[in-house]
Amino acid sequence: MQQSTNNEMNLYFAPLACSLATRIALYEAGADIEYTYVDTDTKRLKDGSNYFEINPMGQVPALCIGHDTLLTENAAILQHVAESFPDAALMPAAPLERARLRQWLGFISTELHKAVFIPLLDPKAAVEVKAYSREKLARRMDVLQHHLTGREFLLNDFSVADAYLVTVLNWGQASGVDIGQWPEVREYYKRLTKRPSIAKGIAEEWAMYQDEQARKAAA
Ligand SMILES: N[C@@H](CCC(=O)N[C@@H](CS)C(=O)NCC(=O)O)C(=O)O
Repeated sequence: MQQSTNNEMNLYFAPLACSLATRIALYEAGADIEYTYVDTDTKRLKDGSNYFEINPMGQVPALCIGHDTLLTENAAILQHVAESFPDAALMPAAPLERARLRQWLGFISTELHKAVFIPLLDPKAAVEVKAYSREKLARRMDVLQHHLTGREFLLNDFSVADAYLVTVLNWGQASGVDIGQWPEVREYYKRLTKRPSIAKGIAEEWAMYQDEQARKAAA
C-alpha cells in the first residue's frame, strides 16, 4: 500500500548499481513510482535519449520528483524517500539517531562505495588504484565487523542506511572482495538479503543485469 500522496517520482537506475538502495527503500515504503533504465556505459535511455541531458553527471541514482525536479546523490535521495514515506519508518526520529544515520550514509558512500568498491569494480581503474583501494578495504570492513557484532541493523531498526550497505556488499563477488573474512558482515548480508524488499530488488535487478550483459555481448 502506498503511504504517501507523493506518487510522481521516477527513479533513474542501472541494474545492481547503487540505485538498488533507493529501489529497496521504495519497496519498503510500498511506493508506486516509475523506474527508468539507464545504460551507464553509453549514457542512453532505452528510447535512445541522452541521459546527460537529464543528469549532467551521467550517474545513477537520480530521482525525478514531479516533472522538473531532479535529485541526485544516493545519500540525499535515500533521506528524501524516508521523509516522503514516514509510515515506513526508514529513518529514526530523534536528532542524534538521525545524525547517526547520516554518519553511516556518509561512511558507506565515501569510505566504501567510492573509495573501495568503485575502483575495484572498474575495469578501467589502474592496477595501482586497485591496490590503493584494497589497502583501504580491511580497516573499513573491520569497523563494520565491530559495529555489527550483536546487532541486527546499522541502527536500532532497519533504515535506508541498511538498504545502501547491503547494495554495496552485494558487489563483493564482482569486485573480488571476500566478505566471508568478516563473519559478522557476511551474516548481516545473508540475513538482510532474505528481507522481502531486498530479495525482490536483487532478484529483479539480477535478471535485468543478465539481460543487459547478454545484449552487450551480442552487440
Ligand atoms: N556520488 C554519487 C555516485 C553515484 C555512482 O557512483 N553511481 C554509479 C553506479 S553505482 C554510476 O552511475 N556510474 C557511472 C558513472 O560514474 O559514469 C552518489 O552517491 O549517488
